[in-house]
Amino acid sequence: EDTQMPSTDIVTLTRHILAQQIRLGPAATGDLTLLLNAIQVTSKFIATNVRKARLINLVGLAGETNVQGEEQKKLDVLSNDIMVNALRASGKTAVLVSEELDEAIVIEKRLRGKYCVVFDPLDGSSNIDAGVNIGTIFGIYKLKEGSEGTINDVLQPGKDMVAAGYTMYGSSANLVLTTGQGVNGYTLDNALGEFILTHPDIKIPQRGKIYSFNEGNSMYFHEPVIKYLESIKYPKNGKAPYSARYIGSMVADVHRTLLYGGIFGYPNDKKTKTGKLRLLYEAFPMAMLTEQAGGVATTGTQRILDIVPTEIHQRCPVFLGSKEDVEDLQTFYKEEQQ
Ligand code: P6P
Repeated sequence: EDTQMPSTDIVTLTRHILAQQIRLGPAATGDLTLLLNAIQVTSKFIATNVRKARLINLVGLAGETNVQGEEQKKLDVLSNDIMVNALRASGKTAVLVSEELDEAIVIEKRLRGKYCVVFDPLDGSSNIDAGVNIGTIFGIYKLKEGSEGTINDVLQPGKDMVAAGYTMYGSSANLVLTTGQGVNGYTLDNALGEFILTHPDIKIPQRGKIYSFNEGNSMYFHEPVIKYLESIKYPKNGKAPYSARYIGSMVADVHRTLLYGGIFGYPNDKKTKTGKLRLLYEAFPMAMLTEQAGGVATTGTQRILDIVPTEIHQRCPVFLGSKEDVEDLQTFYKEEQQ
């Protein structure tokens, strides 16, 4: 496994994906490798725009024109266009679903490939004016057998995703990826313009000490969530209470949860009946990453990756993180069902 890195032997994302493809043998055609390379280029491009945003106040300049006389776009629209163009040009995709687009895109025959990509080009972008970390989230399905590319190819359960990942734009750009063989984290070296393997084989701690919920919604929470939060804020048998950390940007909250452990939750409640987070391009990719890192991802009553979507922008409740913490939460749902 080439994750040992003497200084003259850095492992770039490109090299690491290729190594995974080679390990899969001749069955792997290289198409996923090329698709993932297209995605990493979009992350580098979006990263440069996110960096600039706070400098030239790119954010929120919708409706103005830039030096090229082009209509200036809000950062999330710009990020969406960057991803759609790169994914189409890769020649490896057939159907695209973006948080920014009401309808799915079916790629024209000439450029059509065998993968479907669902993505949120810039999740949490409402936070960018405050300099809070935001991110791109993506999941990849293979076309169904014999399909030319229809909406049904992206209405597959999350467990059928072949890859999932996110890029977090913060003090540096961190890309975290799984192709079903564990989770690896890469940091963008701006000088090289390469994502470098910095977090090989991420494993989420079996139990953490952090809970990450928007407790501003507490008055709407259902009973199991209220009881669970009580149990970690006012623990019995002399245990220390958990620490609260909530950034309000899913990529940042999930990244911290993967590295430090604990539980992230965006429950459904009396106000948001279905929960706020989107199933296809927020919950599914983060659930796949969490499970691949040894954690658990549930709606409270059901494994997220088992859900079969019925429409591309549907929402679902999300609880994910350390196995033991999420299982503690599930006991409160089981009690309710007895
Ligand atoms: P709230 C950001 O707008 C987002 O979609 C996720 O990134 C984040 O986890 C969630 O919404 C935050 O929602 O209601 O707590 O502000």
